[in-house]
Amino acid sequence: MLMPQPRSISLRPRRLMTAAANLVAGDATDRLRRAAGWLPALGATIRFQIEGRPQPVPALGDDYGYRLRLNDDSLLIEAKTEWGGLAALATLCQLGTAATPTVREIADAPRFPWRGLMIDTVRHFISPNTLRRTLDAMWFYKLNVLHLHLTDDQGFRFRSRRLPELASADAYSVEELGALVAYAADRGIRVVPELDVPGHTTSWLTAHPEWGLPGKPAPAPSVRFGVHRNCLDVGNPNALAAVETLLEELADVFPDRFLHIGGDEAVDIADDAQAAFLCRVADKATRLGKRAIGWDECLHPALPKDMLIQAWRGMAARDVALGAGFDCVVSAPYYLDLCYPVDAHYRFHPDGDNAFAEEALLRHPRLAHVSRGLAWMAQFASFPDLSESPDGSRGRVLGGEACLWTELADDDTIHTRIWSRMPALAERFWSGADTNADDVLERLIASRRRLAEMGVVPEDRNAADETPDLAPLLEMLEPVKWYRRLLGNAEFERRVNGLGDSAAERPYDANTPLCRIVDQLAPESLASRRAEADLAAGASMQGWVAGWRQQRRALEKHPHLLGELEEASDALATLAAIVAGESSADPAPLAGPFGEYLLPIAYAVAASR
Ligand code: TNX
Repeated sequence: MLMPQPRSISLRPRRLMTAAANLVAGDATDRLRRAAGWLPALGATIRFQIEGRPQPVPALGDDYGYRLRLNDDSLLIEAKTEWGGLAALATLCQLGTAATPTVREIADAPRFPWRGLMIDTVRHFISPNTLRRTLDAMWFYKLNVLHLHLTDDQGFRFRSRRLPELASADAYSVEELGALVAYAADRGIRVVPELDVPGHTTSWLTAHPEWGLPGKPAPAPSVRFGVHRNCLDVGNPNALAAVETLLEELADVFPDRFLHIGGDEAVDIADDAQAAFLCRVADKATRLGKRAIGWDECLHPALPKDMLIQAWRGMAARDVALGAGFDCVVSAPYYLDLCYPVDAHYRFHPDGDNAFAEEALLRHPRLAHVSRGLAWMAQFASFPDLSESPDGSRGRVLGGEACLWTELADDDTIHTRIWSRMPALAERFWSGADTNADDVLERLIASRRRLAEMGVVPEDRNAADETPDLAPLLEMLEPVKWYRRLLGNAEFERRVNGLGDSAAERPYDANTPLCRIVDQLAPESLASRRAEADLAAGASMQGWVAGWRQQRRALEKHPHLLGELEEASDALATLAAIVAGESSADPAPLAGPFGEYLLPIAYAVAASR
């Protein structure tokens, strides 16, 4: 069971494998030898035939294709580059000891050259160790771009040597980042740093209030989430000079061709002024031998066409950019922080028309409680009138990049937030194979088992570990979706009713501990999915019903959880009665939300009647 699905795979009856464990032969480079060491014992000799010479780091457009053949007990890996060799090893790692001996031949190559994951390291600091574990898992799923969002309103995670006063207490040193780049390259992964300007920069202004908008006070580093009004004054030459200095330093640390310059949500700056500033910043990137990439708010007639656009405000952003001749990376349907179920993301193709996916999203039962938010989102972005590119050529979709904003994720919970859905997106970005959303969750779970065995990414920490008698309740719960947790109910209502944001009433800030049950829940409950499948198949529900009754009594023994879970617990007990034919209550409202919790089995019970 491979994830991503390879382009072609042919199998045959299992062979007897006799070679000593993973002997490496052929023109194996040091890097490939090291990677072969991560594999379980396959009992095969691995031979490499790599055409190109090893490069220090991967680059956009490098060939990741490979061919893998098993003859007797010798595995032959052919690839144009070392990166293809690393991809082949990831495939073997997934196949493991049991499935490898059944392979005849695998021929594989990626559909998109940009298969990315963005991590916000600011809203919560993400330790270098966690970033390394993330890179391990990215290799395993053939992802090849780690985009580090390094600066924002709440902090500045790059310990600049020339402007050291900007760094937060938790920041990555130049040495740490350099080591991370090398670690990523050993896994075939590029690292793209982001310096987000001119918005999302109030953390800079603590040390340099004079770089901010005139007349606004010097802020302490913000702990608040949401858009901040102050930001870099784009007319201030010293602010521009600081940005240029930082880009020079980043260019030294990160060998990748791309430098991300942000450009999102600078709400108090006129579009033309922001564009003029971003043109200067992009020009600096060019002079450093780089290509700038920016969020889709960068779109403006003045922008140089070699800038890459990261589309986050819907597919319209992508289409406007492509029409004007900009190359694009698509992120809009791949926001992991929204806690969507896997199928909701998976239907979207970076280069697809996606009308069907869009519709499935809006009608998704698990998203019904935020449907007004989704509708709000569909109309909140506006785009400038961009003329077609002069020679009529359209931009290209380079691929997709999932984003994890970390307002509600930290170093402890990030693995669950990412790897609960990311393997499916990795498949979307790699596979040309005709895969559909039906079995993607089960395949994802199966593929993750090996990752957990390898100790790369922990098994989902089970919220029920400390209270096993509550397992029948906790395993059925999911966190509420979209921005409902982040905004809180009051602000959610204000926003969907078009009343704008009020900073005051958000339930979370950067200091709120993320140590409640809701923080540990997987965004999509596998137990709920299994119960849904049993319901749909007309299977016996007796086991489920017993647990759903028992959990209500068990909750009484955990009085400190009553306030948080009582409503959901009552709802689940009522659902048990409905399924057992003892109650004629309406199941639909029993999905919640109950505070920050959703009980999605209620949708299935409603649908089964
Ligand atoms: C918007 S997505 C942002 C981020 C936030 C995210 C979630 C984007 C380019 N900017 O700064 O973290 O919404 O609130």
